[in-house]
Amino acid sequence: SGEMLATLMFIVRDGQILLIEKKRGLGAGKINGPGGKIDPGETPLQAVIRETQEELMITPLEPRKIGELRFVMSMCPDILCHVYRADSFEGTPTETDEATPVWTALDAIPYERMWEDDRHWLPLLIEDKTFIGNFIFEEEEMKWKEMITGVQW
Ligand code: 8OG
Repeated sequence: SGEMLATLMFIVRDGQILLIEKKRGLGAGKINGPGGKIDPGETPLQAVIRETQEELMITPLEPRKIGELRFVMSMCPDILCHVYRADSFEGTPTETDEATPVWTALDAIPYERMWEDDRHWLPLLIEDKTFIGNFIFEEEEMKWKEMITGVQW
């Protein structure tokens, strides 16, 4: 398929979630989790660990897959994004060329600075509930959504 394969990582610890302010690429300026494109020959798990190392200089420990997101967008190829959660990590979150780390209280997530779909599935991730989300965007605006929960990976 012509889908771009991507990943996202959310680390949840001590009532906080480790987000990033993304400095470049798709969604630059937005708040998100670390992640990005899967390279040829890489598994989604390998890719999400590598991206978290590259963007924040930390290694997530025992990441587990929690969701899958499909984005159909007007201005780029469809994206299939594997979403992971981890409860601990090694290293010190550090600003890089790609990202600024932003520790955020779980009850103060800045959805107004995030992609429009995130408010529909990030609460599920925080509750440790699995999900599939399908979204159609025109430019930055979400036009259609479908959420499925209780998925088994
Ligand atoms: O390689 P690059 O960082 O540009 O890849 C895009 C990243 O952005 C990838 O991790 C997937 C992620 N992403 C989208 N759309 C959305 C979205 O609607 N919400 C969130 N949270 N992330 C998204 O491409």
